[in-house]
Amino acid sequence: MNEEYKTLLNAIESKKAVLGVVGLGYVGLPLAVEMVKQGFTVVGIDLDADKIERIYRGESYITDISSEELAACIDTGRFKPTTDYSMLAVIDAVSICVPTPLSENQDPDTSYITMVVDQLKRFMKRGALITLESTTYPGTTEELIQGEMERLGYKVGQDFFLCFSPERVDPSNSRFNTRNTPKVIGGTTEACLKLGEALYSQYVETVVPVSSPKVAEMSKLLENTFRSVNIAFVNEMAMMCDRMGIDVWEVINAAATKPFGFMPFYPGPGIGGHCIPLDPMYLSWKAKGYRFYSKFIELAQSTNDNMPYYVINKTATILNEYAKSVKRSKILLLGMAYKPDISDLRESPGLEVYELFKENGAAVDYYDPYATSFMNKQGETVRSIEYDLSAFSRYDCMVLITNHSRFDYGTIASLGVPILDTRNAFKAHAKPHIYKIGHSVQHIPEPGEAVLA
Ligand code: SAJ
Repeated sequence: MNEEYKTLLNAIESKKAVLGVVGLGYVGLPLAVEMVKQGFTVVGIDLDADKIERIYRGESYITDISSEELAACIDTGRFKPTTDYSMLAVIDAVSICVPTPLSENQDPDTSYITMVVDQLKRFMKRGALITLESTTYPGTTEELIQGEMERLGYKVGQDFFLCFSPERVDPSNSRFNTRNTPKVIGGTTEACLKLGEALYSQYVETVVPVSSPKVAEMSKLLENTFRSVNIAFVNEMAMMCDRMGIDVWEVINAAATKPFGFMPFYPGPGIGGHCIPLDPMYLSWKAKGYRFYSKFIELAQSTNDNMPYYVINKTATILNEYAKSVKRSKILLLGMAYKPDISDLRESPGLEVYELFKENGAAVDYYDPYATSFMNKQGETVRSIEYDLSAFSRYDCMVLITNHSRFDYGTIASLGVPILDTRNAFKAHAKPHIYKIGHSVQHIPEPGEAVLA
């Protein structure tokens, strides 16, 4: 191991190393805070000047970091948020936590990563450790970072050190946080891995070394593709049970009593968030480069993307029981966030359900106490209506999209308005006018109509 390695290892172990985090979002800010808490000086770089100002004011914009915690970090004098990338010149070890979205045609958009690499080319401190945390396809670390830096004459493992360590932040998870969630890490060389392990073990309880960045990149994609495929499978089971007149929710709860070899997933109106809908597409895109076509990933994506259409069609079946059509009906969506008790709307299936109801001629509103507004496909701002039970009772049908804990399900059920429940959230208030995905619509016989056996 060379002098740069020894110098950096010593700086890390003595906590004299200046650490850096690029991207102060739901991954980067908690990471930076944890580093400061462990006694390091941390430079936090983000393009958004508003974020930097809010951090200096001790105003947290991340649910998992309290403003008090943030203010305390600033008060140490060791947390230095900035928009200035030239600060990379004083950083000994930098973690890159920038977004990896999809492009319009569902291909990986790694432009945020390459923008950071462009800055590293200009300012990187010789002998620095670079760790990419953004979820991405296997090969990204070597192709987009190692290749680019070596083109400048730097040698990885000597002039700079390079690792991949996938983020595992689960926003608003009260049990698992940056410190107590095991962290996988793969190094480009043995020296890189040793430095990465030495760094991350300063502020993460369990570090899991693997043999390469590709293994680390792939492990994260396996984690999230596993979820996408299993959610899609249970969504298909829901549509199958609907057709067969079996209650899929009861079926899942029964299967979940098996103490081994089974893990319950639950149907929904589709999948949202910044991970599950996107990560598998990074993997299938890269695999195609090897002429490997992942049927599971594509099938899961299409099954999950189909759920908003299933929700509309089921609503039409329900309205039909009341001799109504979707067209001209007043529809209220309950919840819009992609999962309960948060305001995050990214990729929320509720947005697609909203647009489909509009396209089918319904007058559609939504109520969500967390996600209070969004931009629709026409670029107009749509705002949540107020919580008003008398207004709720004037809708032709309500569709429960997000099972927020604070909803008063009993009171809403008692309004008597037909409800399509996509989360089995009304399970304690079963009534004939409460319907759910994954179960057939109970036919209401007309007066005098023979009731079919
Ligand atoms: N969903 C279902 N049925 C399920 C589970 C989820 O329809 O059984 C839907 C949710 O409603 C949501 C979407 O899928 O719209 C994604 O839900 P998620 O529970 O996977 O939550 P995320 O998107 O916040 O995923 C994150 C991921 N964390 C990271 O990538 C670091 C994921 O790996 C975690 O497993 C997940 O949190 C978690 O377990 O909470």
